[in-house]
Amino acid sequence: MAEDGRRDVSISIVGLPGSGKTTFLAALWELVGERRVAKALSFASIGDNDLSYLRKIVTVWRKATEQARTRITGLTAVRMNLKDKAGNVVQVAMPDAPGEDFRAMWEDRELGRVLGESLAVGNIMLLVNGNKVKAPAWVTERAAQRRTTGRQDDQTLPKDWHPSLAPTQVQLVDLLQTISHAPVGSAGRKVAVMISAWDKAEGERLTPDIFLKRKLPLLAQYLESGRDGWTSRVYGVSAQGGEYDPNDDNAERVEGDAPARKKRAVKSGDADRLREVDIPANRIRLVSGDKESNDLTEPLQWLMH
Ligand SMILES: Nc1nc2c(ncn2[C@@H]2O[C@H](COP(=O)(O)OP(=O)(O)O)[C@@H](O)[C@H]2O)c(=O)[nH]1
Ligand SMILES: [Mg+2]
Repeated sequence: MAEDGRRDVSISIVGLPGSGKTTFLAALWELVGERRVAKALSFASIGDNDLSYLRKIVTVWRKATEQARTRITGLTAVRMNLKDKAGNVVQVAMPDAPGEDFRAMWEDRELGRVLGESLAVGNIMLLVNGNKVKAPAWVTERAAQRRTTGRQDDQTLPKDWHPSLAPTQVQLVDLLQTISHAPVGSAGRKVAVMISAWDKAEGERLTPDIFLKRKLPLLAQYLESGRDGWTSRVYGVSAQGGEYDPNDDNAERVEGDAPARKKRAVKSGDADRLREVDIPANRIRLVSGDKESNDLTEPLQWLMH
């Protein structure tokens, strides 16, 4: 409890693997350390956190290189405390304990203690990669596709179902439902849905709200129905501002090649443009309705109360 009796709210940043969590955190850390750019929340303290991880991901971010896919072992959560103009402090955490992840919650119905505790209370920032939405497909659409492409039957043998094949929105609704009920958590909280890689999604000329309704209708309707009492907002976020160069640590070994040589993905040219931006924090873009800024702390400020 805060001194005036208000409940202190913490914020957890969550999302499936590849949803843009690490990139968001790196951009946020860059932004809060940048005095030349105005923002709603500023840095308060780092708590008992190890700074080396944040320093590492921000270095990668500044070079306009993708974050490494490998998880840092031994790390349980990354936390930072931010404060608003009135001095109210909020703790932002990205739970990331080894072996406890959002994929396991859905695929194995397993929830580790560290992750469970951090999702039990507080508000949620949910990241969804706008460039990687795995959409549901209708059997009739697939059949029509086959007719037009003339593909033959060996492509259509039934496959065993696995939870990993479930559409993105099914996994996310399940995640939100799980943390809205005992024994995991409680209902009536706030969630900011962040459509990441917005630079890739905005070509369709949809607002973030409409994007959610069109591409993830189940998630949009779940939130709208108020079933678990979520109050929600939808943002588009480009934490990189465009496509970064691939990270060599993520490259797959080319079979039969010398161990030192790895397959390199093709560069898009976006990264060169982004490295030219005077103040790196200005690469960041946040879209809400028809408004745009580079203040990633604005959704966090909304989640603070
Ligand atoms: N184009 C673009 N790609 C992004 C952006 N943010 C993240 N990505 C990409 O999305 C992928 C997953 O990001 P990452 O932060 O590693 O996701 P995590 O697994 O949730 O930590 C990487 O290939 C990123 O480069 C963005 O703002 N723009
Ligand atoms: Mg990551």
